[in-house]
Amino acid sequence: MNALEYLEKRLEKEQFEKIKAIDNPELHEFLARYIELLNPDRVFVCTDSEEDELYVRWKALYYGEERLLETPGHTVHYDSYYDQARDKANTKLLVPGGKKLPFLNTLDREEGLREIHELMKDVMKGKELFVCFFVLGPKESVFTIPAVQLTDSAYVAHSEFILYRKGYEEFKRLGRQAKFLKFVHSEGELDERKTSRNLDKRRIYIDLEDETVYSVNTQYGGNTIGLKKLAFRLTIRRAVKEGWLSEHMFLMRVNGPNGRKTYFTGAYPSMCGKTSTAMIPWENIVGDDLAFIVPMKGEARGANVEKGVFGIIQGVNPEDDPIIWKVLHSQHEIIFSNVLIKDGKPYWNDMGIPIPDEGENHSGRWWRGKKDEEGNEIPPSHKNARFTVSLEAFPNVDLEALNAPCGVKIGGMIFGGRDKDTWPPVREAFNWKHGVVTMGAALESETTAATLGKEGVRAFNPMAILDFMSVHLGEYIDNYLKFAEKITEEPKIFAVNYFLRDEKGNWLNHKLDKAVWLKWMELRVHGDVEAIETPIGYIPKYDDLKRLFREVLGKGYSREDYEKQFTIRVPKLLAKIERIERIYREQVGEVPGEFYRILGEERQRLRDARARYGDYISPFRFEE
Ligand code: SPV
Ligand code: MN
Repeated sequence: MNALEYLEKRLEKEQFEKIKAIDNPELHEFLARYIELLNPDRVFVCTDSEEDELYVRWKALYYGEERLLETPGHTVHYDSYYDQARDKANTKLLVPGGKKLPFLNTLDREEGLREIHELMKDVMKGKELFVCFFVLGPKESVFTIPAVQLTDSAYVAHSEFILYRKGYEEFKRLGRQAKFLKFVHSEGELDERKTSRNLDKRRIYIDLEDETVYSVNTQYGGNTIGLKKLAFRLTIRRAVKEGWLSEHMFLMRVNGPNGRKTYFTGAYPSMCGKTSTAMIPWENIVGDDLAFIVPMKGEARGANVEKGVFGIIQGVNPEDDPIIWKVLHSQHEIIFSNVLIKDGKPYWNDMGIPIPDEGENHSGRWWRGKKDEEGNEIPPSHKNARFTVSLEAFPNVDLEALNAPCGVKIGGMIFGGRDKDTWPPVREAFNWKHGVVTMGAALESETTAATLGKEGVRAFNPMAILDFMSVHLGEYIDNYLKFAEKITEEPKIFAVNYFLRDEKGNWLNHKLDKAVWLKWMELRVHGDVEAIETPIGYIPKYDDLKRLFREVLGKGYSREDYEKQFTIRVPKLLAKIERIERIYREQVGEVPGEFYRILGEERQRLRDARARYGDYISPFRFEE
């Protein structure tokens, strides 16, 4: 029996007709194969129609994976208490022979496929399978990558309708031409709270060869929403093969003088200020997590891979995050996950208003002081609790940029980490290669609650992408370095650090100072202000920042604050170069030769400066 015949036998007529309308035998074979393996009771195929989307939303409620809240359009979803973040240990790249790649978790492809197929056999018995079509990137554009998602979680499918552009019509249009990505997910057996029960058998396996990702016995979005971090592994690989960039970056518009619009991308590890930067109220958001950047007519053009936000809710308060606060209190469709619910209202940690002393949260019924099995006190909401909402809900979204088939011209790229004592708050690279090597590839950050495991440990995280890397790091960096040769107008590269402290451990910056750094970077992209040359790149001049603090935040900015923040901390910077160089030499191996040359030159500049000015150098010394 061929695939279509099997599907005709297996699906209800109405559902089968939707599949048949797509002329793509590869898709038919994939569907037949997995419907047979997963063995669901029912199959629902989502087209781009409003009804089909509503059906999925309804099913998330019907099956109890989401519940209604008081505000129309708002629902809550819980993941299992121990399924609250990306599971790095059980996320593996399937490669022939299980070939080792630096920093990557690989497994022999055959072995992995055998294991995952066993775990998935009949896993959807008694359940409904949703077959959904989406695209990554704007529709009918150079960025568009079609993808099909199979899942028994209406919550996952619902999330994807909020986060991605619909793709059924695109599959129909492309027919056999569609070079699509495939995702197979099952939440597995559920407990009485409708959360995944068999977490010991939680697996996320990425088959690079077949561009297919399997995920089972988990619900947390980072492990399950195929088009997000699962697709990302596949697109990184495509990008490296094809000579473009698939990045863990926000995309935003910074508004310059006289209505000038300048677009920036920014890569920060999870919980390092990426979302809050992209959502500064007076600038404009295009995307907050993933960007595709392609060379086009001499320019680097960027687009948001997604159309929605799966954002961290902890700490969102009316004062610091007015935009998100407003969105979360609007009647837009929103899924709150792993928050505290009391009388139909959501609450979360550090929301700046009083929180009830009891209610329901990710641990079930909750009261203040409740402890988990390990004896840890359970906070009102999980640190990694999130909200899922479409970007259309944001008053400051740049819709034109979001939907532009040719993307937008990228003026600047920002790398930011969580670092208490080494990098200044903002600096600009001397050129593309200097930025790629000493800022992007050298990014380190203290670990956070976005992944399972210990927090606060300084971790190597080049381009904030290490968790998702799917090719040899040397190859990835080589592609980055070569990207500049494909364009004539290089974006400027910047590095930021919002987490600098003094010797006593006090923060040296306020949360909103980043808004000033952005305006400075915007001016630098156009050469509107001068800068101070230091051994590690260009830093702002005091007078420019003083003016910008006044204009942007209506605040004063003292010479003392500037001096503390922008002091060049030579011993820390040299130690960092040593660390980074050792990691690349000992663990990464094959890296383009110029990589070490560029690092070495930076070391020499720092040593020369130390010989002249000492260990800790005031920024004013470089102007003398
Ligand atoms: C991140 O952790 O970088 C996120 C959330 O954006 S997740 O979908 O879990 O990756
Ligand atoms: Mn992310």
